[in-house]
Amino acid sequence: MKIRFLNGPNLNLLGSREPGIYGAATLADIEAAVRREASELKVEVDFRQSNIEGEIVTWIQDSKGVFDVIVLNAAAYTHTSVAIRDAIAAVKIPTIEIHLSNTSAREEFRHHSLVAPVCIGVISGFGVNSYILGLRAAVTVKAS
Ligand code: CA2
Repeated sequence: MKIRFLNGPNLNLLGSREPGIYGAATLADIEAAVRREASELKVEVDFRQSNIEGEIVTWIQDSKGVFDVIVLNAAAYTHTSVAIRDAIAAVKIPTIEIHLSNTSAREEFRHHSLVAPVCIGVISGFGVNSYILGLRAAVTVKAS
């Protein structure tokens, strides 16, 4: 089983700023934690980040026939991107939306996700654990 993790804009800055909101872990730390769990679960993981909306769209399109599930932290694009939503709907790969922070407990503009309606579900507010829970959910999705 192959699971693709996609990370959106500014997540490359994790660990260097805003530790109060997003924690102290870097994206590399998160990737390492995901890979440790993936090896326990015996699943293959691809893990990417981009600040460019179109690149994320292309990665979603390229996932067709290659990845079983996408776990997506679209970051700010969660709240703005019709293009990412359309790509998920087009490829029909089961997708799980994840967030480090609890977006519902933050500013009003973070309460609405354009991608959630085309995802299986949303995991939000568990810090690094949102990624681990996303991975476990992905394995469950495939099994069902
Ligand atoms: O909580 C999440 O995972 C978010 O997807 C993070 C996004 C935010 O726009 C979403 O509403 C919720 C922001 C990622 C930016 O990360 C930074 C990390 C360090 C310093 C500044 C930004």
